[in-house]
Amino acid sequence: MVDFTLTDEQKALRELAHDFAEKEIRPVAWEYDRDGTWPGEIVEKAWEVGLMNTHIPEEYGGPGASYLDGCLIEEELSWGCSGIQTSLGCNGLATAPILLAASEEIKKEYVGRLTEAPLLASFCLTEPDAGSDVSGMRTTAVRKGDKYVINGSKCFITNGGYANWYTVYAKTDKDAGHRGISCFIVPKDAGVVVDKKEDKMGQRASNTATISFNDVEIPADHLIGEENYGFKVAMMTLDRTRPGVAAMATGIARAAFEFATEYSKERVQFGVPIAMHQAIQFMIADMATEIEASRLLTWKSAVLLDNGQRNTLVSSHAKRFAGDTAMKVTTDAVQVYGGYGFIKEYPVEKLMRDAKIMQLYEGTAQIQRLVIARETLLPRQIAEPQPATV
Ligand code: COS
Repeated sequence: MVDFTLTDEQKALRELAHDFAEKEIRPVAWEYDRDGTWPGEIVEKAWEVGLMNTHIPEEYGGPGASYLDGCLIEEELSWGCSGIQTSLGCNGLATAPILLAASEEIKKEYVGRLTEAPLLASFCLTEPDAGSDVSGMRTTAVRKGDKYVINGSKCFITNGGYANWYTVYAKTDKDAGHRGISCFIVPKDAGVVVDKKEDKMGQRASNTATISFNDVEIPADHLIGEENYGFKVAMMTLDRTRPGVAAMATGIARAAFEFATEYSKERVQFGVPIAMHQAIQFMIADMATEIEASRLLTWKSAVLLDNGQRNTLVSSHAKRFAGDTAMKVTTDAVQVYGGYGFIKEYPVEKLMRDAKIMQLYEGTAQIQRLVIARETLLPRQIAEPQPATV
């Protein structure tokens, strides 16, 4: 039987997240967007009330919430502001490779740290010349005795300017394509340099930085998983985090839908509220259906993980569909507002700008289609990564 009923605990978690979004995020979201400032106070409050790091298992100090629980939280917080949620949720992306493949000592030290204080971690995969094409990365890690020496530069790094440690992908065999990439954990104080904060179209409250590694030395046991196995660790990570992005996209779309619905009942043209015009009704109807479908795909992609099943295909379905839906729904919400939708004083133009990144980060809408096509045409068996033996 398929039952979409949430447990009482899940309902309470969703309510907690909604309440936080309504009281702590919404009232300041448009200010943070305007100024592009760091929401440090909100990060600390969210950490205090337990809305960060919910995915961390109990043995490392977290509550060990399920992937579905995480999606419930992510939708609500993104309904408040997806830029702020990106800052709050990024630890999930940075820790996923560690939880997948690191040794117990590394998990306890670095993942555990995030539960002891409101610290942040970043995930460093993308480079200026290697975005969708992960194998094209140029950052290198060279083994020297009991250390690795890392050199290179990473861009578009969420929370990059505020992270305590970084999950970093680097080439350990330059000639081996995707089979020459390894994953490392790099503490900030090992000499990581934060070069530049990006000035973005949307999600302006989140910190997006370029960072570089100039002869940064880390102990050899900071290798995550086997050497040259990093590409798979990255792909498995994205399988686990794309449901969360889909949930965020659903939250943005829902916020825009609610604003547009309310506005359409108030705005009078041709003697009646515009909600009485079929042209508007059909837009509202399509928004409602697509948001519902986004949520169902998101939940399915998370529940597969919770059941220990591979979710590559469904997580790409969810990320692709929910991302495209967020863009479409927010664009239509601006349309419902008419000329006012284009004005910053009204809420929906921010949502339209925020939605765009949903079709870009953690794999563009085109990369999701590539994955869907491959998984559909050539489904494959994938082995789980093993902890590093150094
Ligand atoms: N889980 C585990 N392993 C996977 C996997 C997955 N979901 N997907 C692919 N692999 C494995 C394959 O099995 C293959 O293994 P072998 O070396 O044993 O053959 C290997 O990884 C290479 O796979 P593939 O041939 O599909 O790799 P491509 O270079 O063609 O790249 C895409 C695949 C394009 C899908 C990948 O590079 C990608 O996801 N790019 C987007 C990256 C991204 O999301 N960036 C955003 C930055 S994070 S904010």
